[in-house]
Amino acid sequence: VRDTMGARIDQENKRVVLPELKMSDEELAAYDRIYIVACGTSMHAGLVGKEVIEKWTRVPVEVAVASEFRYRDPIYTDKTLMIVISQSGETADTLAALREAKKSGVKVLAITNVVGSSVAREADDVIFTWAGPEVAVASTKAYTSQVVALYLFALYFAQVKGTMAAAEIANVVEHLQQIPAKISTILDNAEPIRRFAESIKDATSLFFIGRGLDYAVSLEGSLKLKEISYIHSEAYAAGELKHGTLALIEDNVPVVALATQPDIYEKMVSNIVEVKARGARVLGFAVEGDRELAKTVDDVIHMPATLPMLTPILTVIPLQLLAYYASVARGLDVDKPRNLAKSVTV
Ligand code: F1P
Repeated sequence: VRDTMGARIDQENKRVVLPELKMSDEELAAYDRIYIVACGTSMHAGLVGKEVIEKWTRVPVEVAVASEFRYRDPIYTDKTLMIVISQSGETADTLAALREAKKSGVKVLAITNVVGSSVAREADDVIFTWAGPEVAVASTKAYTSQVVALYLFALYFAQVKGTMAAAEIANVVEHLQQIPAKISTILDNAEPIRRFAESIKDATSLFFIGRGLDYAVSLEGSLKLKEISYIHSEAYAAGELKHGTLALIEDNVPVVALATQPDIYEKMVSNIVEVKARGARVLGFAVEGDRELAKTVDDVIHMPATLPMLTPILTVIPLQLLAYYASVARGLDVDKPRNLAKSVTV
């Protein structure tokens, strides 16, 4: 995360610089529509990117899975920018979507980890994540660094568009700089996550629920659990539960509930009350200082406080740890998950 921010944060002026971008600030400022296209974990990072870009620039963003997008007939204008996200830079569907877009004359900005990869070579512009080699197959630090790259892009885009005041940008930058230390705090306090993971090792199904940015992170937590522990899980936008899925919540079904967003906190708590009333065993995630959630859930984990918009970078860490510990508790090889390739090139 620190490396992703690296030289892109102008410490003195508390703003973002993206010296690697080839396009001019004027060209960037003119874009009024964005498609974010990626697969798997990278697509989930894109969902966080959508929320922040829309919030800070008011530019509409659509996130699409590359395997679908490559066969679509997207509506491009001369002010449409496509962002492709790929850790490896070699994922076949993502690369195909990029090539289709370029054929239509659309400018493509890539967010990738691998210098010299096909995606890096073929895109018009690149933001590298500098996450280092991904040693394990399941993507973890790639996600956090992609999310940080998207925050930096969103801030820079807001700067050139003039949609955020300098003081507001400086405030976000300051909070971003405190994130690495907060991640260390989470990693140093992993024992409650390990205990919960141990308690779900024989579960047949698990639910992740959240709203807004918490929902985006829930999708990634659920994917990680499936990928490396093979426990069935689903992520739901908490308000969607009442449209059918509540039927699956019964005695002792484990539910991981993220409640880090102040503007939708009360709504989230009432969703948790609904699953509790049906017998769910709930592990809740709240922000440091929260005294309420503990009254409703079975266990609560408090996250270091940051700006609500930045919480995804933190909340994904315990969810990744949960998947890791669940995999270990089930005696599986975390680094070699079945049916998952480091880069899917077919
Ligand atoms: C996309 C992806 C990863 C996943 C696995 C398979 O890869 O879905 O998110 O963890 O490695 O591929 P990439 O395009 O980000 O390299």
